[in-house]
Amino acid sequence: MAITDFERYPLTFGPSPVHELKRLSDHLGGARVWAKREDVNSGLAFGGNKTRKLEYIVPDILASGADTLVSIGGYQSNHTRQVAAVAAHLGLKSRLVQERWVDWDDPVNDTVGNIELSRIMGAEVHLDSAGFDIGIRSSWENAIAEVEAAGGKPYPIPAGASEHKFGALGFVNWAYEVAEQEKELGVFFDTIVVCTVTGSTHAGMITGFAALEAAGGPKRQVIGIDASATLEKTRDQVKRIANNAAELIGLGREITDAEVDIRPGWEGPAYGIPDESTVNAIRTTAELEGVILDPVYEGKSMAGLLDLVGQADADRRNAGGRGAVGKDSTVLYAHLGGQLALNAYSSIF
Ligand code: 5PA
Repeated sequence: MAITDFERYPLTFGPSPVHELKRLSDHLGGARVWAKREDVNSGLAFGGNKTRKLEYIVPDILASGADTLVSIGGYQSNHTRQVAAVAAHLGLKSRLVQERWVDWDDPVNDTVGNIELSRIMGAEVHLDSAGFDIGIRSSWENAIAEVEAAGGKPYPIPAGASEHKFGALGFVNWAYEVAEQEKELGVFFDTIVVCTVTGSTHAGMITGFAALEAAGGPKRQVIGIDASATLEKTRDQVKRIANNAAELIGLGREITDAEVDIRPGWEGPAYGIPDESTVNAIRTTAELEGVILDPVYEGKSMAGLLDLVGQADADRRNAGGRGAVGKDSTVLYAHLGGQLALNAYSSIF
């Protein structure tokens, strides 16, 4: 089966915008940098990367006859906010487990931003004191069982929709969308930079570009920037999910370790905790471009991009062991959303 054979329920406005970051590129003095904007991809509660993933999951939700979407994330999860929005859009209920993934003692961390919007959209939000983990959690399994016990019909969506059988298809399709936009714009992105946590965004891109390459398309590198300081676990998860997607779309070969390029150096002390490079990336992108990034995900992947393109910090750059991005490159930065969490990080600024 090809990606076009999978049913897609539209939740986005269409292809997400692609534009050059001219002043940022000039400032760095290396490769040209462009952005593809999942942060403005939908009218459903500000959208984001999960909205794209959910387009390939909704047909299965509707076919299942479920009445309640059950999902999980941190207090400031962007994913659960997007699940709440999609539930509202479909006329379903949502039950969200929100764990204390970040040891961040901003007093409004569990009331503003993402979680506030989920509550406004009618989600049943349950706070849980458990810490960060991208694996399957018993709190989530309990929530599923509770919906059932109350006579409901749950539809389970794991963290970041990543372990869902169709979780990576949204970003397989993203690769095809990029290839189309390149033709329209007359540009070729030899390097993609993406933030990687639960893994299906990055995994989908790897598989999608591998399929394009198998069909005669050009070779390119997809660089994942680790944002959770659990690198080995993340690499395993991305490879597994990419291989699952490869199987689904009939790639006809396995994804190799070399294709799973996830680089450390910009993850900060832990998931959800920014360091100086994160804050610098947020300020630089905002001051030069008026483009807003968050301190949990996109600020970290942009910090990686700034060092890889700008050649500024050799130590950090070399931590990944695969070198920088050449001056002749054209880089596409995947902006995956996430700005609402900024509400819980006002003390930094
Ligand atoms: C998230 C994830 P993946 O989880 O697919 O690797 O994507 C990482 C990512 N950028 C990048 C933003 C803005 C994100 O929200 N967020 C999670 C959430 O609960 O919000 C799944 C962790």
